[in-house]
Amino acid sequence: MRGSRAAMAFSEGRLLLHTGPGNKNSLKSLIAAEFVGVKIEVAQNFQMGVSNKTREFLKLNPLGKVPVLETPDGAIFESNAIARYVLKLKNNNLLGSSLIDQAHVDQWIDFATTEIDSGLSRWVYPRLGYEVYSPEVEEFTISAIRRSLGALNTHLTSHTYLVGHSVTLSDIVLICNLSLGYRTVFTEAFTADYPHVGRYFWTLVHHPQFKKHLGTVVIGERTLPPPPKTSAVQDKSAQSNKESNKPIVEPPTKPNKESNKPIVEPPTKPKQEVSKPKEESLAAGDEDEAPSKPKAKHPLDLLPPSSMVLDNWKRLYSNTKAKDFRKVAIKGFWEMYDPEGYSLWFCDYKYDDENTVPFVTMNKVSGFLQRMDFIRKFAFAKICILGKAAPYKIKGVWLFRGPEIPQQVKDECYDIELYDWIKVNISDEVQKERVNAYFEEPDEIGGEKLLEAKCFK
Ligand SMILES: N[C@@H](CCC(=O)N[C@@H](CS)C(=O)NCC(=O)O)C(=O)O
Repeated sequence: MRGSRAAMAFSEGRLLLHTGPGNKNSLKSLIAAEFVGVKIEVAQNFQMGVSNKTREFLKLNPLGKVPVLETPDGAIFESNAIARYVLKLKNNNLLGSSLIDQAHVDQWIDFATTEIDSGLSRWVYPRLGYEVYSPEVEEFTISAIRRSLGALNTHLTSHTYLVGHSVTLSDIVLICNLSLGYRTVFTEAFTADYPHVGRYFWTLVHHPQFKKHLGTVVIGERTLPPPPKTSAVQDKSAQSNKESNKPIVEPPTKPNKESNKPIVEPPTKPKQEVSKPKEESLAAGDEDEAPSKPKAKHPLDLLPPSSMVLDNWKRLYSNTKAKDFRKVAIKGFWEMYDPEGYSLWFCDYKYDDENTVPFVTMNKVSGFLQRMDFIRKFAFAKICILGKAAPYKIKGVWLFRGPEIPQQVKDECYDIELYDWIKVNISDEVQKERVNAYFEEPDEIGGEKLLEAKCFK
């Protein structure tokens, strides 16, 4: 299709996507378009249950469902087909770069659609009152989803992406589908059995192309409750809701105030993290909120003052040449280190056995550090990947403001649970020397070859 009629039509005309705001199926093509630089317009003033029932709309999709993409060559419905079309308009590898990769991309798109999305719909929509709720059916559905997530978790143990070494359409489709689960029924307790799925999901939703359209995904604090016994499922209004508004639902943590609220917050105004107290998010630079109010202080700013200025250490670390590192940077660190105002923590990855592929192991570390971005002002870290051969070890040291690992870190960074944490005893010279080694990056640490080191500063 590349360079063919469709590509010409694209260059000549517009692509118009009919959808309600934040519809997770529509996000597939919007995210795909973002990756390859295709422009898609979104139909203005679309009203679910009204716009998709008009005679004109039914000519585009006789089912009366969204999304629908109008192209100069004709309309396309079915979100996966739309996303494929968008990708074929430009040269890229998001549909797979070899025959086998293309088959695997298709395989995972089908998996995401038939195993994950259909299972999640059968779990979530009855709880929202859009379909008949039956505890027995639900139990069966949940066990099927567990089976699918288990298989996915196994695959992701040794893969950063579903296929190959970069994002493909299969990741885009799966992430959009999983987002319904994470926003509604996938509590932390439920997902604890699938740590690699969690790592994959939270890493990809932070990629700019995903984030632009998904907004900030917030995990439900508790699972969406079943509908009340007198559920509207039986009454007419629920039936019409089912027809017209099904996927456009409010996340579970809030009551459903407006029928047209999207399941995914519109990207123009990303949602506030549920678990993040307002003050903290303001302190973390969330400038959008109430600009007239004075900025609330971050809890760590309320600690007694410390003689150590973290930025001075970060500067010293960055500016010291390797040959002087011991006598300048490390010496300087211990001179400025304030054990009252700061604490040092060793972190050891719990699942080193799974670190069989170097780049996947490095991506795990990069993802972790990326997800800790919100605490940058109060932390420094050095994480090392060690070992001559697989399985590689991930070990490192964190410096945090305050005597403990900050509560915000424990609450908001999922990766914390993937590591064992030991507070550094600075009166133990062996432990101090281990800190020095992490900071310095010698060829070997503790008899293990240093493969790569990543700094958080
Ligand atoms: N398999 C379709 C699903 C389409 C679908 O169910 N669309 C919903 C919104 S996400 C809809 O338009 N519902 C309206 C209706 O059922 O009348 C796709 O992926 O595009």
